[in-house]
Amino acid sequence: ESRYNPAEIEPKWQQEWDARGLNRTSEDTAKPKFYALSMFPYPSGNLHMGHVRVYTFVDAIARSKRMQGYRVLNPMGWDAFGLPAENAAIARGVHPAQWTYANIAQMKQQLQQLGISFDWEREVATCSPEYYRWTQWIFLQFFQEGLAYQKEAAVNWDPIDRTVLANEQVDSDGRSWRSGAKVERKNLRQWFLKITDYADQLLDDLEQLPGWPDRVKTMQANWIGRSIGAYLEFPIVGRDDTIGVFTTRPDTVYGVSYVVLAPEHPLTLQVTTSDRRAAVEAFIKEVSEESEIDRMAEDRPKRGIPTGGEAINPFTGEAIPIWIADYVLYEYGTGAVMGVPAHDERDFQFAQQNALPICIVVVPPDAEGIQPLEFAYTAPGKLVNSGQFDGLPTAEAKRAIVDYAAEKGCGKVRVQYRLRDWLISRQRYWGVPIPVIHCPSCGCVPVPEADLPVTLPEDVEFSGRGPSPLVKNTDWVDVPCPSCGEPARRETDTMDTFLDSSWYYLRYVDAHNDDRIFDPEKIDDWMPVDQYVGGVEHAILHLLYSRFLTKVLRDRALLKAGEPFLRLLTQGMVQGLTYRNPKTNEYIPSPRVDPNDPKDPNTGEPLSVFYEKMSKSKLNGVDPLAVIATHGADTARLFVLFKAPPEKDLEWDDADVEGQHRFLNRVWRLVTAHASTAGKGAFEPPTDSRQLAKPEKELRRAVHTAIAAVTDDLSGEYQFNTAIAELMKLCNALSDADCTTSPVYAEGIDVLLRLLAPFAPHVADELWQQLGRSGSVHEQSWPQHDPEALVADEIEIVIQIMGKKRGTILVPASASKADIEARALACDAAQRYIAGKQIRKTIVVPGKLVNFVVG
Ligand code: ANZ
Ligand code: ZN
Repeated sequence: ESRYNPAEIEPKWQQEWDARGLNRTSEDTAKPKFYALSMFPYPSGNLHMGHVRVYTFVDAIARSKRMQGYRVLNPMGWDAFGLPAENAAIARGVHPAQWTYANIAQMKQQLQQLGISFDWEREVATCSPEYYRWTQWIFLQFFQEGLAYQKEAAVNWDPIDRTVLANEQVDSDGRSWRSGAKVERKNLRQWFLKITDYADQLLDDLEQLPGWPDRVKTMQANWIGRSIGAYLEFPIVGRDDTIGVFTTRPDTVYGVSYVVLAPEHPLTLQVTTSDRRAAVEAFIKEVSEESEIDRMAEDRPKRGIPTGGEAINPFTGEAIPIWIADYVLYEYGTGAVMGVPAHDERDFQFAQQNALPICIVVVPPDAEGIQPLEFAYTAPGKLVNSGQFDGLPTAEAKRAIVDYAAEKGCGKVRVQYRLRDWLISRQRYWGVPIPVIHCPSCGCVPVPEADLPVTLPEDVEFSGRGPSPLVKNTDWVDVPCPSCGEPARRETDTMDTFLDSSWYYLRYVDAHNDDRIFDPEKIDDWMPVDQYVGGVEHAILHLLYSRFLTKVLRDRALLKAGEPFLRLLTQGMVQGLTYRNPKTNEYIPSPRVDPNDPKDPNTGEPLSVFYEKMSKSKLNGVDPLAVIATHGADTARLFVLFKAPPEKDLEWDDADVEGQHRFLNRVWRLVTAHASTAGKGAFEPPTDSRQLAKPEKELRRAVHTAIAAVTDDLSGEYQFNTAIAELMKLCNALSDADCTTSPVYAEGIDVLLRLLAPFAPHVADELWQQLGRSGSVHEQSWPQHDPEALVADEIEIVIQIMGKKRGTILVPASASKADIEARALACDAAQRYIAGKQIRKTIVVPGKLVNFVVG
């Protein structure tokens, strides 16, 4: 009897699939298309368990869709620009390209060991000139459309990586998403993409994505942050100009007790009276050293200072003081706020600190009179102290006041977004050069399309100090102006790598086209992506940028799809068993700990034991290659599929890995035993259960139940864990069956292998071959269940006496009403409880119960 040996069969089948081109994308347009997409990895050099999980999910989807008759696109590539390569160059003196391509080769080999059915003929690496030529071309599309522009801005500067970052790349602590450094503010001239032009569409079109998790859609909506409100103007006393404010509560305008400017606001010094000047200047300097995040923090005292200047409330005609304060941000709205202490928490706090008046203008709808406030009243209500608007409910008051302001010429409706334009400039080498030339006479000239790509110079020095290596490379920087021919300079900023990754899925459909970015027919054939799978950490950045870019290209008539990803699955994290010494906070690697008595091997102190996301620093990682070496890729795949629902976190557990390995061994024994007896070669599957003996009927029911359940688990929601559980049940039913020579049994074995194929592709193909069946199991069609086979032949009937349950009986599913009644009457339970009494009435509910009324 042969033994299940994954180390032998897995490489064999990987080569076989490759040689036979089974993973290549079918061109058969008679079949419906299915585009399965995995978030492509950064080529760090080694696969981790998170990769194993996401690529196994996508592979299970791709393989099952192929069997279900789709032509499937399942591509893979590399998000290959970025800082780690450049940092490696600085640390070790290898060129970033060399480091990156070596890592790609290694990770590709590891992915192949997992048996993922990627179509490698469409592989892309964002750092290759063939790819980034088109990233530059996309930049030129944005430029021509007026959607790429340069401006001087206060930007987030990462002092460790020595580059600027987009807002999205700074976490809520004010730290860089990559280096973890506390971000500083700097004024620099930078390139931006005008994502704000698409704010409304990006928000409204979320409704077209029912196949996305609500959580992700909410995060995007909050990030875009649309507020509908008003713009109101407050004339400055003694000057001709006004201060414009953005407010979401125009209904509170009678309650304004001060106006407050951001310290960076251009009017601050102009409204300041001479006696206040020195103090105001000192305050502005102090605030400029704080981060935006600190300034917005809720729990922090708000700091401010009066300017001595005054403004007029256009509604009351009253003069109110003009302040400056750190809680007002210059980049949001107009950089100025009307202070309404009674109805805004921050203003309330600020007014209390600074002894500013608190004037109540909104009260609860049912309130009689006006009660003093202990904190701001922010809920809707009705207006008081508001002149002609008294008594109006909040919503109506908002409208009436904005209308009135518009009529008087001191205000209008305004929509405000939290979303800012996307800052794409990076001052580093290993990225896509921005294809622009700066000419002293022509200004900023785009590189002509024919001159793309602008390639990175190869001969550069990586010192880790000073400006980007590109700046120092004069051979590369000094070029004639494409427009007038005079000496000019190349742009030395490279692009944010999030731009590279916001369009890679478009290139896959026509990955090697040298004439254009992609063929229009191919793009409209394949797009949008039917199922995207990746980490929830990309819920804002990558997914928002990709949606934006798709919409811009659609508006340039380059493709039809307005949304790139129809359905999105965000997989949970893989967590490892973690040991930490609670006293020293040191992590201990699991091989040094006795799991039954977890103690610090050095000090003997008891350890805390918990699950946490696998990471190098926690010493809790499990190497996928080690698992493949000991148990095989198929076991690793089944484990990550079975252990948790796909969107939930998964706890690594060696015992459960063993369990999956045992399951595959059972399948192996079952199928090889069948192959060595009657089961080799083709068979005639039964099409009708009625002719079958009882054990055959039962087995056929189990087989077709498995088909129906697994098919359902793979349609739309992808419940891989329950699908694997169904396969285990089917395996049990086959083991228990005593009709092993029946064609029903042969069908059961056949179905088991087909259903197993998307999940454990190597062992399924090996057993398929051992059965003597032709072709690869992956070329077979997905089984269809026979609804008739699911019908049970016997059903359980509840026996009641006077409405009380006294027992149950089994009756044939086909039994007539009279037959059921007779069997019920004859059964033990009925006999015992009726016991000589008179039956006055018998109620039969077919398929459910029989109730005897006695007495
Ligand atoms: C007066 C007012 C009264 C306000 C009231 C609120 C409640 P969202 O929803 O985030 O758009 N605001 C406007 N610009 C600001 C800036 N640059 N920095 C800090 N705060 C600013 O919030 C809009 C509200 O935030 C605006 O409405 C304004 O305060 C404040 F009872 O105006 B409100
Ligand atoms: Zn010029």
